[in-house]
This record gives sequence, structure tokens and C-alpha cells, in this order.
Amino acid sequence: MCQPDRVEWANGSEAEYDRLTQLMVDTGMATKLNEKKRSHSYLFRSDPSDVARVENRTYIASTTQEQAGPTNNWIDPVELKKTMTKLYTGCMRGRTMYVIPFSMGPIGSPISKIGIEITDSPYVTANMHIMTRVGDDVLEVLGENGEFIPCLHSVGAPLAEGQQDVPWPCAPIEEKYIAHFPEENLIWSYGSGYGGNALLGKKCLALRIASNMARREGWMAEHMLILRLINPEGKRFHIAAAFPSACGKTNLAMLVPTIPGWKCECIGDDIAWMKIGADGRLYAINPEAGFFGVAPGTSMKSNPMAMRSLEKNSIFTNCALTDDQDIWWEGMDEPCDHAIDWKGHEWTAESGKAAAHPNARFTAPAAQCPVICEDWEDPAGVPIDIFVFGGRRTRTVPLVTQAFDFDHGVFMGAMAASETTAAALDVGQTLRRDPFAMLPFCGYNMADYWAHWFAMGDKLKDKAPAVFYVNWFRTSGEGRWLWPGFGENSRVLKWMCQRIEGNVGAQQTPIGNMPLEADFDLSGLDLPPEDFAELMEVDNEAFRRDVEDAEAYLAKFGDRVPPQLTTQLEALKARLG
Ligand code: OXD
Ligand code: MN
Repeated sequence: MCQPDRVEWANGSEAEYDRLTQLMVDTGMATKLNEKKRSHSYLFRSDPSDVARVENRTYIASTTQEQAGPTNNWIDPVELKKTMTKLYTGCMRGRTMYVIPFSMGPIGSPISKIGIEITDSPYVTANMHIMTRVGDDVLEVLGENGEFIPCLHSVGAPLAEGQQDVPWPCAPIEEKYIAHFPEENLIWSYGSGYGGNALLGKKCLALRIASNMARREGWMAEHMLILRLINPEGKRFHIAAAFPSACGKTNLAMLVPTIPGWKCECIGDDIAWMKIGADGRLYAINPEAGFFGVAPGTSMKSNPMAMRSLEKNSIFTNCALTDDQDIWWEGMDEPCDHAIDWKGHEWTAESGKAAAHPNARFTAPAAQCPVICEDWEDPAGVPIDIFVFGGRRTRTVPLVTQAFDFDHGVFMGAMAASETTAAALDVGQTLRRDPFAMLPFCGYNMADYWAHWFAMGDKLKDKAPAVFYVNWFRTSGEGRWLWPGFGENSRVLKWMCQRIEGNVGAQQTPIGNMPLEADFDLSGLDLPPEDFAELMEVDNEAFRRDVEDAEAYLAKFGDRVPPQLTTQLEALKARLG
């Protein structure tokens, strides 16, 4: 159907990576960075129209629209296949088709899944080397008739005989389709070469398709970082946290605690797959092998462990190129006066424009993270003690709240809302409800997904993780951040650990349990008491407005809303008075 000029099987080897990156340097798609500063690393500039996920071109093509639900775009699968087959026919002319066998999760783990991505993008192939486990050993596990998830991808830009290629081929927006056929575990992506649209193991497989499989098979596929926190006595706590895109998941995943004696290790920064283990607890693995992080704002101050993860063997997309052939972005530690910006143009600091695109990314091997857990690839996963939900809210939502119980926690996750960021191209700059940070990633009806969360809670019973809701982004009336964030977030995590250990009490408020000031570790932090009070303030009136908004939101899901959610909403209303 795609009619490529050549077909190559990817084996995941370094020689293959080097050959592909050299090919892209030769064709002008990639720039090799200064070997002394950033060894074995490359910069790419995308087409200016192809810089982020495209949510309004992302489809869940289940048999019925109800299965996809009101938060997903739906097209009849037969119709969509017809449209896309037309687009795919001949789409790889003049190009090489790469066949990439990959494993999400450690090869051979019982929680892992195998995918095969077919793509005409060498950029995608190189990124897949970092983000997943690619290679012949995947084919060995697959054997003659093992199960795999087929992922078809094309940049949608066939080349006519003798036609000169462009540095970043892609199709116009109205021809882009990021399509999922959940009943068949099938992914078809056309027209974009960027990130979550094209690296199909990530959002398409590990979240949209996997969320469907997880529901059918009784496990969970979540948009969550996974970290291990170790207290001064050496006790380990495993935390899985869901925040919308570009709200600091990568920073929290690699946190360097500021409180003495506490240590943090990273297991994953974006996706968690979780299954109930033989002991009845919930075990999580990171299905990915790399970090595809937002570059701007990442610095030695905000995330030193990420900065050290990308010192070598990394791919950069839409970052600026410095005069000494290194990368730069807004918010990096050293200022930059002159560079080539993400569009390939001369740039100076005086121009007032951004040198890197706000959704510029780094792709770095997870194994290069200095604080990666020694056992991050343990096929058994880690037992989750704590779930954290949150979003970006400049007003209303306090620094930390603990759910009264698991069902209340599910309610908190389901009602999460956040101010939007640059990770998606087309969602506008407003507050949007983003349940469990899964709004763009849940591959089926969101109301059924909430029901699945409640059902998991029923199975886990008293082994269910404790649930907390956080907001690092609250500002004062004048718009000043009230909380320093980053490493200081360890203080909030410490309180959570103390709560589940039963070492500290709490103050009961209508929205949940909150810290007693005397228990919350602020030692060594220059935080005015009035700022702390404002961070923890619960404005019942604001929450009553929030409840009204939540009710209007839930109405979209009609009678599919699980009764437990309605019960929680009514209980909150009663507590708010
Ligand atoms: C991501 C995202 O790329 O959430 O991780 O957008
Ligand atoms: Mn993400």
C-alpha cells in the first residue's frame, strides 16, 4: 500500500543509529552538535506547522461513538480506514520504509507489550531507539505467532522521481490523522513527524491503546511519573503522579530533595503501567526507555538530573543552536546572546522572540539519568504507596490535600483541571478539565475510565495507594508564585509519607485532609507565614463554583457517570454547605 522504494528492518544497534543520524546530517535534516560539549547528539528543526501533538486530528475509531465518549474525536472506523488508505497509497514513494520491532517495558516482562512500528521517517526510527527497546530480541520474544500491536506511520510526503526532499517532510494539517482502532489494537498515524504523533509507542500505544487493553484485562495504563522516595531511616516509598503535559512531571520524577536525609530516585517520567501483584498491591513499570521532555525551562536549577541525562547520546528538536554548535533554550542556566533559532534563522537576545519553540524537546536515554533507580527495569515493577494528582492552577487549589479514602481520591483525579500549556498545538490558553491528566490520552469513554478506577479500588481494598492532590502553581493576588517548587516539593512528599506512616495528623477541611502547620517541614525555607497560609487556604465559595462547573462537565457524560462519582460530588457539596 505505501510503496516505499526500500524496506529496512531496524535492529536497534548503535551502528544502525549512527548510520541513520549520518544520513540525516547528510540530507540536511539534522545538525551534529559539538562532540566535545554534547557527544553523539543531534539537533533537528521541524516544519513550523509540525511542533506538537494535534488533538483535533487525533481519533478514537471505535465501532460506536459512545465507546469513544464525548472527550474524544470519533470517526467510523470503516470510513476512516477508507480515507486513510487513500492517503497511505503510494505515500512512501521515494522513501525508505523502516520496520521497527519494539518492546514497551523490559523485554519479556509479563507487564510489557510488543509493537511493530512501520515508518518512513529515519528521525522516528532514531528516536524509537532511545524511547523504546528496539531490536532482534523483540522478534525472538514474539516468535512465530506472538501478539503485537501494529503501528503504521508515514510523514505523508511522497517524493516524485527526482524531487528534492525538504528537511522536515510532513502533510498539511487537514491531512494529518492520528488514528486508533481500539477493538483491533491498531494504530494508524499519517502526516506528522513530531513526538507523540509519530513515536507511536508513547501516547498512541502506551496510553490510548493500552488504556483499552488495561480496562479489558484489569490493569491500569496511566499518564504518570514513577519515583522512589527514601526517608532518612532508609524506608522506601513509591509514588506515581499524574499531571497534565508540561506541568513538571519530569522535574518531579528527578527531584533532588532539599530536606536533609531524604533521597529520590527516578523510575519513569511520563507513563506507568500497573498491575495487581500476588500480594494484592499495585505494581508499576515504566514502559518507556527514554525521556521525551519539554526543553524550555529545564536548567541545572530546575532539574539538574535531566540536564545531566542529556549531556550525550541525545536528540534535540526545535531547540536553538549556539555559536559553538551546542543547544540552548529559554530558562537554561547561562544566558545566550546569539544563536540560530528553532526556525533556522539568526537570533539575538535583543530580538524579544523565543529562540527555542516553547514545546522544544529533548530525547534522552533513561539509563543516563544519574538518579535512575538501579532496578528501574525490574520486570516485576515497584509497589505503589501513593498516587498524586494535580494541575496548574494559579488560584483556588491549595498546595496539598489528602483524599479521605480511595473513592474520594478517584473523584479528585476525575475532577482535575489545569491551565493549558504548549504541549498541544490547538487547545487554547484556558482552564480545562483534564481527568487524571488523561484527557488527550484515554482511548475510550472517559466515564467508563472513571468506573474502571473505582473498580480497581474495589479490587485493591485496603492495599489501595493513598491519594493526594497538589498544586505547585498557586500565585498571590499580585501574581507572584507562592511556593518555590522544584526540590522544595520534597517537603510536600515528606508530609505524604508521614501521613501514610501515621506519624502526623491532619486538619479536616471540606475538600480533604490538609497539613497541620506544626507538622509541615518548612525548616531552612524562607517562606513568610502569610504565604504558607495563602498556599493552604480553602475558599469554600470558590470550591462551590468549582462544583457547579464540575456538574456541568459531568452532564456531558449522561448516565454513564459512575454512581460512586455522583456520591462523591454530593458529599463534597454537603461538606461545603
Ligand atoms: C508528552 C505530553 O509529550 O504529555 O509527554 O505531551
Ligand atoms: Mn506526557
